[in-house]
Amino acid sequence: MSTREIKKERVTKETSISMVLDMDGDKISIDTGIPFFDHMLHAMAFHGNFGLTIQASGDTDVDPHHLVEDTGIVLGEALKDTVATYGSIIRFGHTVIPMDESLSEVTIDAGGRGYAVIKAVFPQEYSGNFHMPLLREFFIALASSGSITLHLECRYGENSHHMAESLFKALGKTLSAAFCLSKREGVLSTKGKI
Ligand SMILES: [Mn+2]
Repeated sequence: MSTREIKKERVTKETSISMVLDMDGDKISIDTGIPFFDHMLHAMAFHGNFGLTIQASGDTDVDPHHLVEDTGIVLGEALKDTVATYGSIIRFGHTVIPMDESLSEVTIDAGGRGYAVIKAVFPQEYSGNFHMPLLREFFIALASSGSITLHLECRYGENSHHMAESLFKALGKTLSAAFCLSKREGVLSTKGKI
């Protein structure tokens, strides 16, 4: 089996994150100490059909905010490293995924420009004890550090858990499509430079 394994370590005064990302792999093991966030990341990698190992801890006694945001930063960096290390990718991806009453759409251009558009209004503010608006920080950090143009929209839904889960499944499948190796050598831009 081919591999595009990338290992990342990031330690700050707030969080400590160790990650292995392999866009051609299949091993998944997620432990951030935030169960709902683990569930979302697992759904993303599983349905994206890529390998993701995360061992993370941080000042969640203050607020899970730093850990969620920093996990997005490290995933973005790992995706960037994947391209730098293993070569040119397809760049674009688009997926629409339902989960029961909810429907989510994710569109990506992993072309070197960090931008995030997030349209999701969660009817319940919490899923378990996870504060749903925090997901926004993860998506923004991922787009910014990965230099990815990321559009996420949960078109509709009635249950915040379902809505988030359909978003993460769609994100996984879209990352998988966009980060497939390209047959073309070099920079995938008609400008010749990104
Ligand atoms: Mn679930």
